[in-house]
Amino acid sequence: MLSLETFGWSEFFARSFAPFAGAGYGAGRVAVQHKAQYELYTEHGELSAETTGRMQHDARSKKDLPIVGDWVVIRAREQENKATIYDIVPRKSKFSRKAAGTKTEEQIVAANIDTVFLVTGLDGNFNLRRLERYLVLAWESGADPVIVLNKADLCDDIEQKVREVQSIALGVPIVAMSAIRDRGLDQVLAHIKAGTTGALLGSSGVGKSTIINHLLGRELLKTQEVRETDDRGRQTTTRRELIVLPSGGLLMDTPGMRELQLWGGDEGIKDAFQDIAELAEQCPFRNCQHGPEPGCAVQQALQDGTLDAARFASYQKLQREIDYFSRRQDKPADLIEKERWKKIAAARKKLNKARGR
Ligand SMILES: Nc1nc2c(ncn2[C@@H]2O[C@H](COP(=O)(O)OP(=O)(O)OP(=O)(O)O)[C@@H](O)[C@H]2O)c(=O)[nH]1
Ligand SMILES: [Mg+2]
Ligand SMILES: [Zn+2]
Repeated sequence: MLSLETFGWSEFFARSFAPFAGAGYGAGRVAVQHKAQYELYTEHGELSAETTGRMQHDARSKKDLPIVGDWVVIRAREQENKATIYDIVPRKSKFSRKAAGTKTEEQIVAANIDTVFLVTGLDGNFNLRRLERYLVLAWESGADPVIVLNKADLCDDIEQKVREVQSIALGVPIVAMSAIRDRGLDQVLAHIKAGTTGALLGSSGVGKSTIINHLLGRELLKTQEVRETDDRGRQTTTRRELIVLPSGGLLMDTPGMRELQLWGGDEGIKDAFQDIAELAEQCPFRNCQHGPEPGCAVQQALQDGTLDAARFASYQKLQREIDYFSRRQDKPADLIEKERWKKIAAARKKLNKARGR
C-alpha cells in the first residue's frame, strides 16, 4: 500500500476524515478530472472514480463537487482499478475567481494548495497591474504566494524587473528563472517541501507546463509556442493536473487564464496592498475615501512620491470590483459560507506565521 502522505495527506485532513475512517471509507486525492470522471491518487495506486448519484443531486453548485486537488471520501474496488466518491474532505485552501461569463458564480481553480506560484513571462507578458490582481486572490486563497518570472533568457534587465515586482509585492518571494535553460528550477522546488502542494497559475504561454516538464526531466505535458497573431491566446493545457514530483511534494499544472475576475478579495486586498492599508490607518477619518479630504495620508504619500500613482489607481479599481461583487453576493447562505471560510483562512495564516513559513 502507498502512503497518502506522498500525495499531501496531513493532520488537517485526517481530523475531518476520522468519522469516515471509522465507517470503513478510504481517502483519495483528485489528480485529474474529465467531466464527471476523476483520476484519484489512493493507497491502491491510481483509481478511476465517479461520484454517487446522491452527491450529484445534492450539489447546489460546482464547488460542491470534487475538483483537482481535493481529498475525497471513497470506497475502492481495487481489483477493477475503480472507486466511488461519497464526499469531499473539507478544503484547507482554495484559489477562486469569478466564473467567466455573466453569472455571479465562484469557480475554484485549485484546492488544497500550500503555495501558489504566480507565473509571468519576462517578455511582453510582464505586467505589474495583472500581478497585483493575482496577488489579491492568492492572499485570499489561504495559500502562500510566490512570484515566478520565467523566460529570463529573453530579458536583459532582470534585476530591474525584479525590483519593480518587489515594489508591488511586499515580502513575497520572487524567483527569476528560465525553464528551457533549466535555470532556477531548484528555487521553485525550495518552495515545495515533501508532502506539500504547489500550483502554477498565470496567463497562457508563460511556460507553466514547460516548468513541470523540466522539473520531471521529461516531456509529460504538452507545450506549444505562443502565436503572437492569435490574441485570443488559445491555451495549450486544457485541464488541471496534479503531478507528484520525484523530489517529493506535488505540483499542479493549470490552463492559462485569460481573465481573472475577483471572487471575494476583501481580506486579500489588505495583504496585497499592505502599504496602502498602513497609510489608510493614518488618515484622520476611518472611512477616508483618500480624495481631497484634509490630512489624508494616502494623498500625502502620492504627493511626496512614496506611493506610486499607478499602484494606487490599481488598488482603487480592485477595491471597486470587490465592493460591486459584495453588493451582488447578498444571499444569506453565501455570506455564511464566506464567514466560515474567512475564519479558516485566518487560522491557517496564523499557523503558518507561527511555523515561520
Ligand atoms: N524563451 C523561453 N521560452 C520558454 C521558457 N519556458 C517556456 N517557454 C516557451 O513558451 C511556450 C509556452 O510554454 P508552455 O509551457 O506551453 O506555456 P503554458 O504556460 O503551459 O501555456 P498554457 O498551457 O496555454 O497555459 C513554449 O514554446 C515554451 O517552449 C523559457 O524559460 N524561455
Ligand atoms: Mg500549459
Ligand atoms: Zn485617506
